[in-house]
Amino acid sequence: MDIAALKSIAAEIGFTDVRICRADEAWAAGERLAEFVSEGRHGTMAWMEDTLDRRRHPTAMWPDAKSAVVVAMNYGPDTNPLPLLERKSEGVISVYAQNTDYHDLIKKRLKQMARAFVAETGAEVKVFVDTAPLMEKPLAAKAGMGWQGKHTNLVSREHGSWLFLGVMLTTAELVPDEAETDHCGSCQACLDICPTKAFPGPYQIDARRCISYLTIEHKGVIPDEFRPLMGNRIYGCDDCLAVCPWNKFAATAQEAAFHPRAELKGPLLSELAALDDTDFRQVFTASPIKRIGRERFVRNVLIAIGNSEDVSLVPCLEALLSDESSLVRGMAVWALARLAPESAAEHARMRASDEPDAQVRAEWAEL
Ligand code: B12
Repeated sequence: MDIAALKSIAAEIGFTDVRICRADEAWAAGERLAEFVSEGRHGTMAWMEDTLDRRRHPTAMWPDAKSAVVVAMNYGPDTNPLPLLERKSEGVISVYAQNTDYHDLIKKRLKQMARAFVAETGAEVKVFVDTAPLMEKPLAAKAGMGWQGKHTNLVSREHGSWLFLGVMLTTAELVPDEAETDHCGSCQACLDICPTKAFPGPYQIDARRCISYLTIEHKGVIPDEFRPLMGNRIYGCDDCLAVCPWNKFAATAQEAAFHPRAELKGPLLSELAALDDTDFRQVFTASPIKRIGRERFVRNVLIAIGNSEDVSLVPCLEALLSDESSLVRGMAVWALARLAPESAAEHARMRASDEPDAQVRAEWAEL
């Protein structure tokens, strides 16, 4: 199969871009990943430590891999998501999670592309979208899809910062595209806007401070210092992407599955706080949000309520003080103390001594 045929199949399947790089050449990304892990910047994502050796290089995972076919899908929003951060009684769900889980969609399409490729070439292939230990961003940069910006994500001159990535590794020796160069220049808007200062320097991230990590990957209690800084961000964070000047060249996502579901663009915090486990699964079927479960999600919603300055939300908090989840109870205490300190003090007198969980007792003790 010639490259032009592969590219036209990828376009027909619905990929925004497809490019090729060698998968078997030396690169610096592996060492940088090892540094990231040795400094503990992966936080509680233990899998990053466990899979480090296989992740260092595509051939460490699959010694026969010769080329990488990198695909991208544009998920550009139709409006700038940043103004939603001012609507404090609503939750902000990051753009990537306002509809279908991209993993499912891209994996299905990668498999479709892989089948056509194998039928034509007889080569062996493996497909990846975030699901296995492959470094997708440095591969995409090497293939000329864009460059890793100062916020560490891939930025493209045509599509800005709103791109999902996927990769097909193959034993076929394909003609590579040319790598892209860095076009961030002196701009550091993405570093400056980060509410939690998650970038120790340009091109480097400390995931432990990133709101995306805190709201999605981090399972337990969110450290105190980050809670007020999270504002109303309840799932992921887009600030560093949204402020990127290269977005002005990006089109709105063509894929309907990435258009926001109306009810997930600024949902009311009062309604989200009231979701029980069954409601949660129903509302978030086929959404990436389902993965974090009701407990972690409501934890995030409670932090947003604590930051909302909306006292009409106090009854939602009082109801959750006796939730069966200690994570939820603890954050309800924190949020109540922020919104209505007097009510919190009164509840503390009645409840704090009966609380079986040490972490929730610690939240009461903070009052
Ligand atoms: C772990 C992970 C996270 C972690 C860590 C983020 C990160 N930047 O690595 C957390 C949970 C925080 C996260 C958040 C998000 N993620 Co994420 N995540 C991943 C995952 C699974 C692995 C990434 C990884 O290996 N990180 C480890 C670090 C060390 O790797 P790295 O960033 O490539 O590190 C490079 C730089 O630090 C650089 N570097 C280091 N030092 C220096 C010094 C100099 C001078 C230079 C030039 C470079 C340099 O070199 C390193 C190697 O290339 C990938 C999928 C995959 N399998 O690749 C998705 C992925 C990166 N995530 C993605 C998305 C969409 C997001 C979010 C936007 C979601 C959201 N809205 O909340 C945020 C963005 C936050 C951000 N600014 O990165 C997309 C990004 C697409 C793109 N255009 O790049 C990916 C590729 C998933 C996908 N298949 O589309 N994510």
